[in-house]
Amino acid sequence: MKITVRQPFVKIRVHSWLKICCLSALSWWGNIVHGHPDHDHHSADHTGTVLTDGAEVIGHNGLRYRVNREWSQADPAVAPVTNAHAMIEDSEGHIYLVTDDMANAFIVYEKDGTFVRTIAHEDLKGGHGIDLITLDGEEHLIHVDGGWHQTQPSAWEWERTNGSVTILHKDGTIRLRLPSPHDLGVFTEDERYQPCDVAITPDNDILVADGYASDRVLHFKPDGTLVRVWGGPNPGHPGHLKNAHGISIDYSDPAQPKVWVSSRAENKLKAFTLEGDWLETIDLPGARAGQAFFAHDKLYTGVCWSLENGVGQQLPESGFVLILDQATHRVLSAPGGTEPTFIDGELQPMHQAQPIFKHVHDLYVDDQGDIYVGEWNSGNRYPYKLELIHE
Ligand SMILES: [Ca+2]
Repeated sequence: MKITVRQPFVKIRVHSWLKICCLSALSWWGNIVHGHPDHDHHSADHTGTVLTDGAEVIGHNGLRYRVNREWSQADPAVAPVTNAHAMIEDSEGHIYLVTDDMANAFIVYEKDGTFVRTIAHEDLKGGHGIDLITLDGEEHLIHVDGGWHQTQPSAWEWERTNGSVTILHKDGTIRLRLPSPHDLGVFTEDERYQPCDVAITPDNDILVADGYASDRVLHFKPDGTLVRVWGGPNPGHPGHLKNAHGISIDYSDPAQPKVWVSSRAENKLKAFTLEGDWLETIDLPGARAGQAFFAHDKLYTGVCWSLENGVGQQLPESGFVLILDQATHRVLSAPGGTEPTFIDGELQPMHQAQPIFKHVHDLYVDDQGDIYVGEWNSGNRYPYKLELIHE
């Protein structure tokens, strides 16, 4: 299939830290993120539990974690990262980090954080979301370009344009770029397309969440055929989406897989059928939560911002991690955040409790229950690893 790289119809240069994330997200809630470079991984004002061996511990209710800030062994001179946006593990046990640093699209690690290699390609920009898909017996990577393209290496300077979704071989060569909704005549030329994330359906199709633009979900066959479009802002409808920042599927009920989409600006996760019919909502007061990640009978998600005392203004550098029971959706632990509390069964507003994270953008959970945490706008930090304490 022809690869089409669209020309930007809007260009915005970002010259300072008075900017965006998940940039366009700010336009939805009219706030400004004040971020400052911070390369110090050892700030002294942590207030989490400290073990006798000096390790910081965060989390609650038997889901507590050592904070490993030094998991990544990548050299910034070789494999720079601006935003550590999302991660996944392939069948060979390698961790892939997707980045928007113009020097590389992916950084590949061993599980222990040993640097393996980078993947770079001139057509892979704005890395924001990641997944794996097996086609013709071969495991492929999926690169989601969120439409914010860095213009200077490792600098906080961006051009806003349309994004894209690309399937590539693990050697970095491109197999296919999914057609844009403009090419397909689904979007008009004045509608923006800025996908945030993808999910793979039971039929090996690809669901694309256009979370920085239309908030619609585009369902593609892996050959690029568009099956349907659903979601979007439907004010007043419980399936309304606002900043559909992550998309994933809960397969725990084989009879009815549920597509979970973050409505991040509403502090909610919403479930839909594979056809896009709304099913249910999880309310996460105070927490701008992203993709739901399912593992170990839990639902894990990263919080990019929390609100002042859980109810006030959105605070900069206020992220944390949430862990819910997958079946009941009860919040069990909030590493870096306040201990989950309930009044008459109702979850009370949450907020950051320890300044461990700045903006948790996405996470990956391995077979040991350890969590790899990627951050946005954190001073070019590599992912942290939260190592589960077996108590
Ligand atoms: Ca996903």
